[in-house]
Amino acid sequence: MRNLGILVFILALVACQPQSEPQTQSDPAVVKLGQDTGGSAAGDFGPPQGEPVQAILTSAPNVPPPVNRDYPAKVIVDMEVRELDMEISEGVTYTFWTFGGTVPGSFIRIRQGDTVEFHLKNHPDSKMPHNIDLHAVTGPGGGASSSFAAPGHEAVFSFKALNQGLYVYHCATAPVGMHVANGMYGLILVEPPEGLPPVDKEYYVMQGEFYTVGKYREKGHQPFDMQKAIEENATYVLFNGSEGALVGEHAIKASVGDNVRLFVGNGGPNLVSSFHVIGEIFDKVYQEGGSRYQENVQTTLVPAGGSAMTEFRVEVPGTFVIVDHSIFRAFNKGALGMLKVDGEDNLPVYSGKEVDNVYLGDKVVAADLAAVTEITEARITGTATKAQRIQAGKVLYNGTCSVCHQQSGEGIEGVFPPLAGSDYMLTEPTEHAIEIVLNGLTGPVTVNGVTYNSVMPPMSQLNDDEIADILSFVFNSWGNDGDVVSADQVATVRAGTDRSEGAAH
Ligand code: HEC
Ligand SMILES: [Cu+2]
Repeated sequence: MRNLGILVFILALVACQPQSEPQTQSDPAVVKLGQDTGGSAAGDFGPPQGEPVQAILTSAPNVPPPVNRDYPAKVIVDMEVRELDMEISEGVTYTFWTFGGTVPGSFIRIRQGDTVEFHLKNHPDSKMPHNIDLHAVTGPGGGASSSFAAPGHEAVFSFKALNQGLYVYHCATAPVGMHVANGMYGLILVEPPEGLPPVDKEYYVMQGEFYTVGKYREKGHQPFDMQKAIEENATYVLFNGSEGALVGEHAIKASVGDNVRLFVGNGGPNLVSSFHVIGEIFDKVYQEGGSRYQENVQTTLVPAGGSAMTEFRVEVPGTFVIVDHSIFRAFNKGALGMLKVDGEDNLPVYSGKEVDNVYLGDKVVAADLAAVTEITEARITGTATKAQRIQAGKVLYNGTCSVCHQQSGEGIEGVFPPLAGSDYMLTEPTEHAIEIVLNGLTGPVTVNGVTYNSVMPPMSQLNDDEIADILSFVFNSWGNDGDVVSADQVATVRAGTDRSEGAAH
């Protein structure tokens, strides 16, 4: 009873407090991001004014410029669906279904209150019908049924953007999962009436996973695997539709002192992203693409069919690795990108090494990537030379073996045996070294007179070409005698080795 009395007292007090002025909610000019935006009820700013505006569309990682308009307009969006064979990984192609020719689809940027006239064209070369469901639409299906377009056809519909925020769009033609899995998603930003606070750099990063018949990095053209998709057993988890999209020369860039804003989306179709930038802290995250922000965030969840806006100031130069922190996806499925920051060192803030090899895996530097690209092309045309294979093997060795055996091949005395001049390795047949890489090694081994009794984990996730190249590099470096290992040799050893179901490849 006494508690009830206190409650009544508090309620009475609250009732006497001046309420926040309701007129700020209906006056668009006063609605501020991070305050109560009034939702869709406050988002209709009346009929479109002025001449219709053609939307500027960009492909990732680029973002259209701010809308910079203080009245609601009619905005025309022209989007063409293309079904295209493109690279998903080095030497691996996939038939992507795209909004605007890229994965993710073109970025659309409008202002709250705008009326969008959406033209969805399906290219005559397409084999499938497609449509679009924009999460920014208020209306059944988000536009899906009104935008249905058979190959060679165009559909037009319009909607008013009542809510501000960062929204996913995607194809919703049956089988929906397959259309999304093939890359049919993108982002539409509905700016608040006064625009977003200005920053120095804005980028578009969107995650999505792919399900292929062949295993990760298996060369050639890879078809979609429906069963793997149903089981949510992704072969690739990628930013911006391919393994190399944000790596090396394609890394996004900033300079020390810049404020960087990332528009992050997740197309799914299945997985939730644990979005993280290694070595940075998000000063602000507009969770789920909404209008409020959290501060000082390390990792933010981006749901399938959802988004986030992250903002941070870069204080230190170097390479910042962008990952899905569900970390096997980063190192074994491709969910790895890079932000390269140039500028003066800031030693009081960070005195360490430029970048940790561990975090770059086999994507160390652009020059190395070029070697891998070269060998991949040469292999397809059947012209791979010994020198090219050794060069590619070096890149892979540095990303895979050097953490233990060291870049010098010297190992670490008493802990990791040397590969440079290893009498153990060099006196055994080549097949033995292949077996060690595929199956790992445990128990006592004596290398150059020193006994090691430790554990080397199996590396069977590497494909036949990769193991062949790594060992070719190892056998031709540090004074070792020059055997070249072939992918066929690796395949033979792999086929002759019993391994548990889960490690089947
Ligand atoms: C996590 C650390 C680690 C990684 C990564 C690693 N190894 Fe090893 N490796 C070891 C250890 C430890 C041993 C010794 C195992 C034992 O004591 O039985 C070993 C042994 C070997 C041996 C036989 C011993 C010798 O020195 O000749 C070879 C060959 C070898 N590794 C090659 C490789 C290659 C090639 C790679 C990359 C594909 C690799 N290792 C990656 C830890 C590692
Ligand atoms: Cu589609």
